[in-house]
Amino acid sequence: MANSTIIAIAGASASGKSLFASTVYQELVAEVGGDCIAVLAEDAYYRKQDHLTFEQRCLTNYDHPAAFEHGLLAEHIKQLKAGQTVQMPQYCYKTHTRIDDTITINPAKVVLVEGILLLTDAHLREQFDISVFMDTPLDVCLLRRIRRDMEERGRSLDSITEQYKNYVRPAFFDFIAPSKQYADLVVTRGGKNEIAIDIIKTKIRQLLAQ
Ligand code: UZR
Ligand code: MG
Repeated sequence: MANSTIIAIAGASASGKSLFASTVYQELVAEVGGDCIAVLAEDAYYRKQDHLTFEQRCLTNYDHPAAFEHGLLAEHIKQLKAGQTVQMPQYCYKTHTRIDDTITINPAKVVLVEGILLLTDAHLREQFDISVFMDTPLDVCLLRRIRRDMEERGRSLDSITEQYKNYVRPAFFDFIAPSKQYADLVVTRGGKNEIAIDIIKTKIRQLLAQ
């Protein structure tokens, strides 16, 4: 499957990237089939930290580009474009490292990639054909993040507050917000913006019809 189109979806933590990508995927896959569309998550490419103790892992800055194995993500995107199947790692937010299992991702005509720092990396940007930036207000992201991290990622309010002040908020202004300049499309109001979902779905249908 040559000539895949790679669509990046970037933006602040808890801005609705995963929801936007999974909504586009779910609504289209029923129509076009799983061979046509695939999703990769940048979060899956957080570095393996088995060599560190749990306490040491808690000190990692997960909002800095160095926390990700972006080289492996770029390699996997290239392999998908070349028609090869890849093994996407799986990351556990509770233990702060990868689990042993991987997810098999087959090459597809359209590949969605979603993650906070995708547009900050020049090598990754070279791989993207269309870039979307989720421009959700930061206070809305924070409210979502508190609820999500307590419900799904095993965090206390104190740890969320400390991480937010020390890492998440500074990284937004240092890395994420400046990367908006590389987006082709800026989506307001989050992952439930139906018009934006529809625009991307229409573009994907058009690509698949070519
Ligand atoms: P999204 N993150 C963790 O909290 N723990 C980890 O082990 C790995 C990542 C957080 C990370 C970032 N930051 O803001 C967020 N912190 O996951 C990115 N602190 O994921 O885009 O789904 O919010
Ligand atoms: Mg997410």
